[in-house]
Amino acid sequence: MATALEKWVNEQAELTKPDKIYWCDGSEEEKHRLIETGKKEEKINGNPVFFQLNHKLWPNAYLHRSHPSDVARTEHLTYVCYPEKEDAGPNNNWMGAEEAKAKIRKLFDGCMKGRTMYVLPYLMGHPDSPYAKPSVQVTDISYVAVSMGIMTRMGKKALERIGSSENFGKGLHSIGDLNPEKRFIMHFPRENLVQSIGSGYGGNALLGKKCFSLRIASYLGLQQGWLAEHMLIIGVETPTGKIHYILAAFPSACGKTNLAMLESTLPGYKVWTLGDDIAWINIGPDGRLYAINPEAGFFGVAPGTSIKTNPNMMKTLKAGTCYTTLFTNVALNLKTNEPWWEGINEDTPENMLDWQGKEFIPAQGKTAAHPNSRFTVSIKQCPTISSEFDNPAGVPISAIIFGGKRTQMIPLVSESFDWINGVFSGARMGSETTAAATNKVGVLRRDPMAMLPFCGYNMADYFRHWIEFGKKFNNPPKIFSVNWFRKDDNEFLWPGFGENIRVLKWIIDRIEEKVGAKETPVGFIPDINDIETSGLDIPEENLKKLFEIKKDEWTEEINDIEKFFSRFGKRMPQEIWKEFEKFKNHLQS
Ligand code: GTP
Ligand code: SPV
Ligand code: MN
Repeated sequence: MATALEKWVNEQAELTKPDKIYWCDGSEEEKHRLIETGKKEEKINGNPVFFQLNHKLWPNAYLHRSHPSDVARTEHLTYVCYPEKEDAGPNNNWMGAEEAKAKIRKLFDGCMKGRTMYVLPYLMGHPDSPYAKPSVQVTDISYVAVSMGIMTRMGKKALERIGSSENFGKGLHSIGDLNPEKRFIMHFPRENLVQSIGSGYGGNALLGKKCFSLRIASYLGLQQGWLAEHMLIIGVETPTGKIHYILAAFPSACGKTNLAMLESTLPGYKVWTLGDDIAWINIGPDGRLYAINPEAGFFGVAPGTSIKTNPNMMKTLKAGTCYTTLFTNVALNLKTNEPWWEGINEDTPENMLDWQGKEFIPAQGKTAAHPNSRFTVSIKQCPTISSEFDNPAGVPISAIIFGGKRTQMIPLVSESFDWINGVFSGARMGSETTAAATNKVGVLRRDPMAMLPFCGYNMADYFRHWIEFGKKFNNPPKIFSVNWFRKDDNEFLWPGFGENIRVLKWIIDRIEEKVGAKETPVGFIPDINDIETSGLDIPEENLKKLFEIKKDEWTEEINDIEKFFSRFGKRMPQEIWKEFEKFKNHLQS
């Protein structure tokens, strides 16, 4: 008798009609074989799927160029499908589940003819973790199979966990003909199912990541009493040797990976890495909050990554003696066969191919690497990986940070008054859009908890869930907001990167009740003398500007927040509106 898994895979094959079906075991040896196939047999836009890079300087590294129209998440083609539109909420594109299936079925029909269907059984989370979830994805491109092998725990353990059960995540993926007109990323949260066609790119195609671990998992969390969040996880060690575990939610391309691997500039402080993108948060047996990172790798932004800004990532990328590393849509230095991107070093090599494989001719506004070019690399190669990374129970959380890219107005750091005020501070978050999605870049938008594109259900219910969740555990973590991106005269006021440890230090001093703070409408903010600035070259005037609250700027912000919250109508929790009223009155008085 075929298991539910085998039955499901067969059904997908009947629909998509591949020439071959290959079950992946997730091994390194297998990745090498798939890369060979990708180099020789499969094509994207007429080009091989993989190019080998200089293995002396970048061990085990390969370059992938995606289709030029397929370089970022496409939010307008991403749907959540429930019978009722209201359940998707104004934060999602909605299509009725039956209509969506009928529409996409036509596109999947025969789409794998002449291709191989790769079957990827994988686990999000450690095999021994009670919070881990097994899934299977089928795909027709080696790039996705190899990437998923790096990003998840793939193979035997996942198959064992699924066994004969019907209870596993199901992901059907095909690159189709890579035509954006025929591209859809459809989520069916009630069936634990994702169907994605027409894109081979990151969050559209590596279904374990945003599709499962956030959109579907957030819905599961609502049903089961936990949270799936767009958050990094770090342990911050203080000079006394104590480690505080902290979560931070920033929107896409707003600094999670960098904070997750921060190289401290303060003696005695050290950051340990647990995750850089996704956290699953549960209430542990002792009644406290615990977080796991369901992923096993980083899918990080290349531009801006350098020895100066993120030395630990540079070490991670060059450590690939046992694991495979992929680069997607970076430039290629033809002389050395090395990957290159803007910000990696000071000079631009002369003889380069751009991210599309064309001769790079520097011109205004043209970059050699795509602004959303990325690397895919195992977390096991990270020199700062926490010894708790594989702890199936996760780590106990002392603080939650919300942040975004705001060039004006939002202070460097502030602390919420209590849990509900913290939920409000997350809910009112705004951030400037980045190249991680195909929308216009640099436009301010509301992005509650950095989850706007990833919450798999009505966000009003999500806020309600956060509020109720906060009543259920002991030692609620303090909630903070940060902003590394405030500018004056078009210059960043704060040096950022490794210097962000100074902000983490203040946060920990607050957790340990070592320092006071000033009450403002936006929360408690530091006395600037409590920010450790020794060894930092920053004028006191700039420090002050980082915390300035200008009434007129905030008037516009308040209006924007009110407009956003109003979109959720009666479903919006009254508690949030109460916080909003307090906030507004406080700012206006
Ligand atoms: P996703 O992978 O899309 O979720 O992005 P992310 O949130 O992990 O962002 P990441 O750390 O990759 O940073 C995105 C961009 O912001 C990179 O170009 C970084 O160099 C830049 N960046 C990160 N931290 C800082 C900072 O403290 N200050 C400044 N000025 N830029 C930063
Ligand atoms: C993001 O956009 O938040 C990412 C990259 O982490 S992707 O996998 O494309 O979602
Ligand atoms: Mn992300």
